[in-house]
This record gives sequence, C-alpha cells and structure tokens, in this order.
Amino acid sequence: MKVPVFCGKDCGGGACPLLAELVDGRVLGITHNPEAGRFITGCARGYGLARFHYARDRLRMPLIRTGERGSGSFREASWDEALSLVAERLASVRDRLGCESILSLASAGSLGALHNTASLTSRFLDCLGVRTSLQGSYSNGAVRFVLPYVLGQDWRQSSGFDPATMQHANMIILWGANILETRLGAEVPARLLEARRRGIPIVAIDPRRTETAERAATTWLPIRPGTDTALMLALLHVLIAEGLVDRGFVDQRAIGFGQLEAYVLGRDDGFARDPSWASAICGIEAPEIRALARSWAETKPAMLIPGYSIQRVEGGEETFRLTVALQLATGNFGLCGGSTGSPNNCLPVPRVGRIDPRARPGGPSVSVLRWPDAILEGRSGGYPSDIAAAYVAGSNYANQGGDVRKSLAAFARLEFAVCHEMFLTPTARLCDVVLPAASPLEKEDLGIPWHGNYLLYKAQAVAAEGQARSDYDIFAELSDRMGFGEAFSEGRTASEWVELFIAASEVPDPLEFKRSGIYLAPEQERVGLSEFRADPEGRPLRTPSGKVELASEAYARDTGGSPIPLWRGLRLDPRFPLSLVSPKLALATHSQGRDPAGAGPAAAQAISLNPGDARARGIAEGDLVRVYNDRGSSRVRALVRAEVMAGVASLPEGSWFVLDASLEDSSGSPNLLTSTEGGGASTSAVMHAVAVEVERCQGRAATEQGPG
Ligand SMILES: Nc1nc2c(c(=O)[nH]1)N[C@H]1C(S)=C(S)[C@@H](COP(=O)(O)OP(=O)(O)OC[C@H]3O[C@@H](n4cnc5c(=O)[nH]c(N)nc54)[C@H](O)[C@@H]3O)O[C@H]1N2
Ligand SMILES: Nc1nc2c(c(=O)[nH]1)N[C@H]1C(S)=C(S)[C@@H](COP(=O)(O)OP(=O)(O)OC[C@H]3O[C@@H](n4cnc5c(=O)[nH]c(N)nc54)[C@H](O)[C@@H]3O)O[C@H]1N2
Ligand SMILES: [Mo]
Repeated sequence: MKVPVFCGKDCGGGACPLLAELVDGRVLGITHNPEAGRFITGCARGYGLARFHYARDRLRMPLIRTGERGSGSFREASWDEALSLVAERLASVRDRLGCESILSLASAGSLGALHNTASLTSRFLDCLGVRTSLQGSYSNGAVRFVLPYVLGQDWRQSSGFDPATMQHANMIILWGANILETRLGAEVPARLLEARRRGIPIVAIDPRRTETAERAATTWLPIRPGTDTALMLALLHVLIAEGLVDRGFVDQRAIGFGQLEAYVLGRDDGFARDPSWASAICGIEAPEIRALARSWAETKPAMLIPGYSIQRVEGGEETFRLTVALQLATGNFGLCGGSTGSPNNCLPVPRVGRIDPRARPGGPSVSVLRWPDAILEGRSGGYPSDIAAAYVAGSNYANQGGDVRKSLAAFARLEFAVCHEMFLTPTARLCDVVLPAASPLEKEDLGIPWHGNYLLYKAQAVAAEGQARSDYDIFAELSDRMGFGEAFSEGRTASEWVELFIAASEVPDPLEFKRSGIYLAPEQERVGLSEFRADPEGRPLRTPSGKVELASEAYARDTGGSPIPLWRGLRLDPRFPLSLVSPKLALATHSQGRDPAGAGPAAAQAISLNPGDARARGIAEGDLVRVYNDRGSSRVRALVRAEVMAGVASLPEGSWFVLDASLEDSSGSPNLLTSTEGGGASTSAVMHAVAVEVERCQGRAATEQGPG
C-alpha cells in the first residue's frame, strides 16, 4: 500500500510530494508522488525519511533529568509523571514570577497547517498567559527588516514568482543561492536544471563552487563572503556609466535612484564605486563585473534569485535593497521570467485553514538571536523581562544559535526547561523534562510549501513508535491538566482540525485531494508586482511614496542609518584572516542527524580550505585542525578543496557540539565562532563572513570516533 506523505521540515522545501510504501504497518521506502508531475519533487532527505523514523536513538519515552543540567543523565518516566511535573513547574514559575518569565524557544522542527511546532507552542503559551516571545528569524532577519521599507509591508505576499516562470527566463543569476542543495522551494531545483538544458546563461555568485555552480551554472563567480554589497554597487556603476539604465522606467516606479547614482558615481565624495574599486574588495576581476552587468542589462527576461546567505552577514540589510535596485535598473523587475530581487517565495499559497496562536498582543519580546542575552541579563540588562523558564519545541537553539558557550551559560540560569524532541539533542540535554515527539510519518496534516502554489495532504502512515506523541496531543493534554484545555484544543482532535482546515480551504474536491495528496492551484505562473510594473500609478505599492523606495527616509529615521544602501566595509582582524562560511549540507536539515557520535548520513563534519591556504598553514587532507577566533574554538577534520576560494573556510552548520572541560568543541560546530551581537539595524544573525583562523593540531576529532 502507498500513502501520500511529506516531511514538513524547515528544509528549503517545506512540503514535498512523497509516497510512503507500507507493508504490515511498516514503512519500507519513500518515493516521489507522481501526481505532482515531474517538477515538484522531493530530495534525498525526504526519500531517506524512514531511516530517521526508525533510528535507534529516537526518543520513545518521556525523560526526566537526574544528573546535573547538561550532563545527559535522565531516567525514563511515564507520561503521567512527566506531564504532571511540567504542569506543576510551569504553574509555579507563572504564579511566583509572572508568565512573562517563561520564554518560548520554539522553532520550525515541524511545519504544517496543524503540526507546526512554532504555532502550537505560541498557542499553548498564549493560553498560559502573557509570556516572552521571540521575534525576527535566524534565516532571514535582515531581509524581513529591510524590505517593508523598500517594497511595502506586504512584500512577503506580493513580490515573489512562481517557479514555473523560470521556464521563461533567458538568464538566471543565483546570488548566494545554492539551489541544488538548499532548494528554496520543492520545484526550483528541477526548473533550474531544465533551464540549464535550455542552454541559457546561469551565473552562480558564491565563495564555493557548489553542486549548483558545478551542475547548473554556466559561470561561477567566486566572491569573498560579505562583500556582495560592493559587487552590487559596482554593477550599478557599469549600468549607469554605460547608459544601460532606462531612467524613465526606473523613475516611474522608484524613488531614490538619483541618490544611489550620486553615491555610486562618487558625485558627492569624488570616490567612484566602480568595478576596480569592487574588485579589490570582492575578489572578482573588473572585466568580469563589466561583462556581467552588460549581459544582465541586455537580456530580457533575466531572473535574479538571491539566497538568504547574502543577508546573514554584517550589513546584510544592504544586499536586499540592492537586489531590488538591480532588477529595476536592468528592467527585469516584475517581468515574467524576471523577478523583483526579493526572496523567491513571496507569493501567497492556496487558501487553507491553519492553527493560530491565541494572540495575546503586547507581551515582551526579544530578537531571536539575543535569547541567551535576554536570559543572562534580564531587565537589569535592558531586556523586557526576567526569564526563569523555557519551553523548547522543534528547535535545537543551543546548537543553532550564535555563541554556543553563551547559550550554555543561559540554560544554566534557568530554573526550568522542557523540550519536545525526537532525539536527545544538545538542547534537549539541557532541559529538565524531554517529551518524545511523533515523527512526520505519524501525523496527518496539510503541507504548505516554501515556494509554490500548491498544498499537500498526508495521511498518518504508521502508528507512533514507542510512546511518542504529536506536539498537538502533548499540548492538548498539558492544557487540560493546567485548566485551559478548551481554549487550546476547542474540543477538537488533531484529525478534526485537519478536516476543518480542508473545509476552510480552496481545495474543490477534498476526497480527491486526500487520494492524490496534492492540490495544484489553477494559476502556476504568477509574477510578483507585474501589475505594479505595468501600471505604477494605478497599482501603487504600500510604501510612503507608493513606489519602490531605493532611498527610504523612514528607514533612515527608524534606524539612524542611511536612506540609501551603502558599502560599510568589512570588519577585518589580522589575527583571524580567514572568512568562515557555514552553509547548509545537502543531506541534512540543520542539526537533524548531525550527532557526531551517531550514524546519520551527514554525521562526518569537516572544514574545507583552499589548497593555498592549507599549504600556508601546513595542513593536509584529513588533518585535524583547530578553527578559532576570540569567541571560541572547535576541532575538526580538514578537507583541501579548490572548490573553496582562497581566503575562505567552509564549515557546514548543524554539527552537534561536544565541549571539553575548557569549553573547546571537538565536533566542528561553527557556532562556537559566531555571536549573538547581530550585524546591523535588524540585530539579525551573522553566520557567514565570520573572521577566524585555522591551525593544525594534535589529537582526535569527535567526528572520527565510532558510535557511543
Ligand atoms: N539541504 C538543506 N537545505 C536547506 C536547509 C537545510 O537545513 N538543509 N535549510 C533551509 C533554511 S531554514 C534556510 S533559511 C535556507 C537558507 O538558505 P541560504 O541562506 O541561501 O543557504 P546557505 O547554505 O547558508 O548559503 C547558500 C550559499 O551561499 C553561499 N554564501 C555564503 N556566504 C555568502 C556571501 O557572503 N555571499 C555570497 N554571494 N554567497 C555566500 C554559501 O557558500 C552557500 O553555497 O536554506 C533552506 N534549505
Ligand atoms: N552557523 C550557522 N548556524 C545556523 C545557520 C547557519 O547558516 N550557520 N542557519 C540558521 C537557520 S537559517 C536556521 S532556520 C536555524 C535552524 O535552527 P533549528 O530550528 O534549531 O533547526 P533544527 O536543527 O532543524 O532543529 C529542529 C529540531 O526539531 C526536532 N523535530 C523534528 N520534528 C519534530 C516534531 O515533529 N516535533 C518536535 N517537537 N520536534 C521535532 C528535530 O529533531 C530538531 O532537533 O539554524 C540557524 N543556525
Ligand atoms: Mo532558516
């Protein structure tokens, strides 16, 4: 028997059409769901879902901590005992210290209309009282902050493109977008490969020659991390200096191009941001910059697909102001087969019901990046609350946030922490109670894609392993015990909610939807802001001027920054001459399956260095090295790879940290080296272009040890 399923992870796909093959109540394998056609597909992670599901180290019983916090000593407990303890401790914290002393540390471990760990945790905590919440995002904090000023408040619903429009592109620029590995939509990789077969120019701008640069791109432009703003300004310089910009077109649709032009040409300070200036900063030769600008302006439509990587750097706000400027200046803004320069997944998905938080407006909130600081410093440090307890669900934030050592210190301050998890992650180990969460194959739900105009349905394929329960069921029972069961569940079971959400959706034939597992909305080639492009007066944007604000007085006023994007320079430190990037791995979703002692497909962690940089440090392939800066250090195996440009070190995110007594990590975790400071006005994560040094060392890496 085959049933439709999807993973529902924060993985770049969000909802990929899969089929689970079942024999005697066990999942034998996962394959593509042909009902979705040949473009909307899954990836190796989805096809390997069963391995995750049946993993030996999966949590199957509730756990209660017995040893020191973080020691990893737990005993198994019944649900009754574990939930009583959680209810009692949460109530105690709330009653003594106020509900705002409880912090939500939920993330997107599970995504879906119902089984959404972030929404369910918000809903539960909102029923409990006014707690402290997180705002912003590790993923895209800077772009979320800046694009409302540029494109208006509704940019996330208006400025994207449907993946099928990629077939009309005559050029594609992948700017820090490693599509074949990070996907950025379940349909985007196959559309990109199809564009490659059509033979159009595809340019990958990335410090690494990734799988995407290798297999999909026609040109790889290696760029020094964190310098995209300089390259973007130089491209504008060429476009302006060579008369390639249709000023009438731009000025009808944008304000501020003249200010940008004055800055780029150096009219005010006599200093041109031209290709030779940028070349010295970003490492791309001036003739290549000129050639890119010319072909971009001459080709219609040209589609710019930016990754989020370019804004997870210092000054990341500026990059996304300039992607929009470039698509306007080249005339590709709002064109079918072009794009607006905003992230690709910014159009509505089909109408469908979803579980809502029970919104309690006005509660204290902190920037997600700063959660450890908020715990450590509290009100006396300027944060809005004094935090005593944390509710963790669908996140591994002690591992995934900046500055692991600070995160550990923060957990040590908490009087209580509870976690829903499938695995005993570094964050779960820091909690007092760990509740075993159901896997994606154990839950019926509706899937909402990262990018695309479709919905998925999944059946509950198999019964829960051990005593695992869905997050919904856990919260529902806890709510009952705490006296607000009705407010949380409204008396509905999980499957009753799913029925309600289908009924509230635009899906015309629910039975057919459940059979096929997919609903494709009729319109598959939507082009964000095409109506504004065609009629800028009649269809104004929701910005103060009604136009694209390449110069924004509101931004300048709110941030104390410049109304136009500026190159602010790199913070260089001669002690740490290498620029670290910590990208996604094709075979892993963040930290999932990244236990260095486990057998996950992506467990082997390594840092990649350019041959010249390795040689200069006496490092050979396979050597154990120490990567460090003044925040921390981590030991890991080295790979010597020409695919990484000179001056750059690449250490994938996600590996579970393993600290020794001196708080040095031996698993190759990049987050010993990152911080919770944030890169600019948006206080958002800086995970790329982090200054480090690498040296050869003695000893063994955790990644070389066997299981256990
Ligand atoms: N396989 C996989 N895919 C995923 C995820 C996952 O966990 N695993 N997670 C998903 C999530 S939550 C998110 S937010 C997205 C994130 O998507 P991104 O942020 O776009 O992903 P990254 O892997 O960080 O970076 C993409 C590429 O940008 C390059 N890069 C790094 N720094 C720079 C820079 O300064 N300039 C330029 N031009 N390029 C740079 C990296 O080398 C990498 O190849 O990915 C999603 N996709
Ligand atoms: N150095 C560096 N750090 C980064 C990044 C980077 O580029 N570089 N990227 C950042 C980005 S873009 C992101 S989005 C964050 C992601 O950070 P997190 O959201 O913490 O990511 P995951 O490691 O995927 O953690 C999700 C957890 O949910 C668990 N889980 C899975 N399914 C379920 C379920 O149904 N219920 C429950 N309760 N739990 C479940 C998984 O086992 C896993 O431990 O990481 C950020 N950290
Ligand atoms: Mo993310």
